[in-house]
Amino acid sequence: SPPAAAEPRHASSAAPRRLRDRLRGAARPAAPPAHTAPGSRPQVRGAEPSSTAPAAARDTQAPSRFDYERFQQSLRHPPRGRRPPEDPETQARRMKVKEMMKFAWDNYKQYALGKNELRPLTKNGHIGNMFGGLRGATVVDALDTLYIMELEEEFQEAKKWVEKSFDLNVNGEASLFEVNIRYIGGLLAAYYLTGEEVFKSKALELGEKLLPAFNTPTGIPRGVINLGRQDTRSPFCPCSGMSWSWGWASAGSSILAEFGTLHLEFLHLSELSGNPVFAEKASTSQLLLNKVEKPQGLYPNFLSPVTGNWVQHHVSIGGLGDSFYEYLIKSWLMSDKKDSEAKRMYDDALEAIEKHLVKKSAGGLTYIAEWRGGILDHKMGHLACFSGGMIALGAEHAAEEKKQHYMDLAAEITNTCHESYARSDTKLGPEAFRFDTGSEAMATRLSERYYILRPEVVESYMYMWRLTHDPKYRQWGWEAVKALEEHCRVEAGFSGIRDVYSTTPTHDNMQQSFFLAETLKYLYLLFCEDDVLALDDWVFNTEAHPLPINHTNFKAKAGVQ
Ligand code: DMJ
Repeated sequence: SPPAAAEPRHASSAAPRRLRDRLRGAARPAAPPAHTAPGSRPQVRGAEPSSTAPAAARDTQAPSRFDYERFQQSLRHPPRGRRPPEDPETQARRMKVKEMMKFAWDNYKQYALGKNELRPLTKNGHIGNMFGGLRGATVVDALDTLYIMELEEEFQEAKKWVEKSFDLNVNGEASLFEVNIRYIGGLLAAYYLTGEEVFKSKALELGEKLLPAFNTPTGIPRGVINLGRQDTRSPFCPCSGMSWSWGWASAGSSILAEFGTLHLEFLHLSELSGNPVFAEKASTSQLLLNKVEKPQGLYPNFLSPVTGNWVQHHVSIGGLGDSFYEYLIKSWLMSDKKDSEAKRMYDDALEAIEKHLVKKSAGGLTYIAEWRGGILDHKMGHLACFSGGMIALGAEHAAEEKKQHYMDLAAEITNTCHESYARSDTKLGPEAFRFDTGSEAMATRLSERYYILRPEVVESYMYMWRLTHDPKYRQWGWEAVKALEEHCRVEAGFSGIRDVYSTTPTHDNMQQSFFLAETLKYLYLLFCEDDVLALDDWVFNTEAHPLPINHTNFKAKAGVQ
């Protein structure tokens, strides 16, 4: 993840006019695990506790002017679709995925409800250190999947836990990125799908707790935030509201895929609260990145939040970079195609990626390499496999002469990612695969052979299916379902495996929350009609939580200026 040149610090009510105009016009309402090093502790201390947060909190407590009914009317399709007749095989496959979701949820509920994730072998819960004392990551991540799959009873169980037990009054160090994509994204999606106020109020309350992370000289947030209640008068609470950079991140830098993956959720926080502070904070990063000089047009993975300069020239469309690119094209789509700056940044970034990173192997497989200060590393991470879907999503909006080209590129990358599955003994793909030392689309290091229930490959199948209707994508998705059943399903849930090249893999004893949020949701949608969470109504955040496209200005329709 990358860097930039210094600019406005952060834009609150004193935001530059240019930014405020842009927010008004375009950006209206409308994560290793991925790349954080598990277990690593933040070490680089950041800004002082914010004095602006209490004001922000007051603002967001103002009555919301968002009109839910008008929002619903603006949708072109009912979120769960109209359920037209379909072929029995597709229906059976969809029901199988629904059964997997119920199994994953039931076991989480039985053995780990209230913890963040289920440990399916030891039948207990896992808390971890990414969420700063927050609990129930699996509950919040699962809400919209349960709703979409019409698992009504299970959805009610999850909602009840949020109402009665989801405590935001915690004090611990959290990943800004993870809290945003999983909790805020999950709560926002649950609100938009159901209109239940509890999801909205929890999302807004949590959003306010993240604001101090933006108090840096550039307005680029640090990666770790203390979620404790701020009390600047108390010498016993010196850490609350403070932020840090990850200890493992280069020289106190912020990570591109972290600070560049806030825009979708933060625009919706502003939409729902009527408080522009969230949109302004997130837009500051975009403005800054737009201005900064980029090596060969590429965005490096590490940026100093103090100087706004790139810290290292490492570029990746996988971990550390990935969702930054995703949020550019999705910001444009979510703005109903008004945020032309995001679109231009996406177009330029993709052009640079294609020019410098896209390669073809001796065996004819297209892949996206990583870039280390100009030297290519011929490796692709599982995380980078989301890019097939992203490029396909952008292709239909590319210049006429490039549409087919980008669609072909998306299909080739998705094919390569499928090969990484097809060439393993389990038919599940490794964490990273390489195109050097004679290997193609296979892991060459023992440490890269694991599969932790990640979604990116089936995510691309879902987009490719929706955008081409080539039946091979449904077929590939079904192969993944069978492999998950055979190798990851255990007595009490689903578990990651340590070696995709072993027919008797050992399990890692972890049912990741993103398995319920993303992997199972994308597989389900692959076997649904296109009007279920239709792509012309919703964009998926990087945790697969659907956020609505701003077809109309809901506030204006509600008669509010
Ligand atoms: C998820 O939390 C998100 O998809 C994130 O963007 C990347 N990593 C995981 C899943 O692999």
